[in-house]
Amino acid sequence: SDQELCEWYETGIQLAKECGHMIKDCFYKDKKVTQKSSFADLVTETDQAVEKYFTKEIHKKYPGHKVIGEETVADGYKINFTDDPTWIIDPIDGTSNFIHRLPYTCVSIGLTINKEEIIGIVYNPITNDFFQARKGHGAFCNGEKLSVTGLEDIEKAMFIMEFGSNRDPDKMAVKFKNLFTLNKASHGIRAYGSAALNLCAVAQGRGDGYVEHGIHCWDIVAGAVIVREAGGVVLDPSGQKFDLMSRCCLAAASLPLAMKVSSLIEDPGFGRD
Ligand code: LIP
Repeated sequence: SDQELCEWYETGIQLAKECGHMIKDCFYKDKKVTQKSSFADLVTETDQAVEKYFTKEIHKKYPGHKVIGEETVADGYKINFTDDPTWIIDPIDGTSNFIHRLPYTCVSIGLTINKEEIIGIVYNPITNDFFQARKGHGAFCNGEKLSVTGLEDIEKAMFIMEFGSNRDPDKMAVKFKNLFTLNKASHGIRAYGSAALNLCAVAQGRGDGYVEHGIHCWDIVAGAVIVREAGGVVLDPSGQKFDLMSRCCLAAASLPLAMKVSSLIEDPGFGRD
């Protein structure tokens, strides 16, 4: 019900603030860093502590809800995506930025119901930018309503892309080819190091599109709601319907721009979650 959704939204907002405080507390301290799938794919004690705290609080409040978290999956837990209300958390999106003290890092929390993205919350506690959106109710940053640029012309566009943490040369070659192609067609490319904040930037009109292959559902679920509620489109980079588990995402300020980008880029083939 609407009342239930309102309460869940409030809970997500409250927990995001608490997670943000945990991230901020550790930002300038020495960090214990561990490698995951490659020497460039990293996790810190703070990622794990934030996810543990969030998961515990959700299970306490809503025993019927599911939680999918980046670090739980990294520890070998398999993703089981169901129709149940499901909280999907990236405790720190932009972990490399966090480690290198680049203040472009955040907690990203999304809620899906019947596998549909309904709530998105992204909080950067270092710059104090709090993004929130609920399906049908608009997207906001620190209370201010967000809207995309609406740009359609690729020659006037600024894009956000990422290099990613995968070090497989074949995948990197396709990614760099896509970077080259889009840079050639537009005003340019930026890479900030956090998928969630990249999506928020598009929602804010700071850039006209974002495309990345190799990411996971926790990187993009919250930002996808925020972009849509700001009037943007979120698709699969192939131009097909967006699929949370397909490990890729194309967000744009308009449908014509999204389709143009889609026609130019290739799929490095990361497989599915
Ligand atoms: C990061 C993503 C980023 C991607 C990085 C990494 P993490 O997420 O947000 O877009 O390029 O490789 O996956 O690992 O910091 O949560």
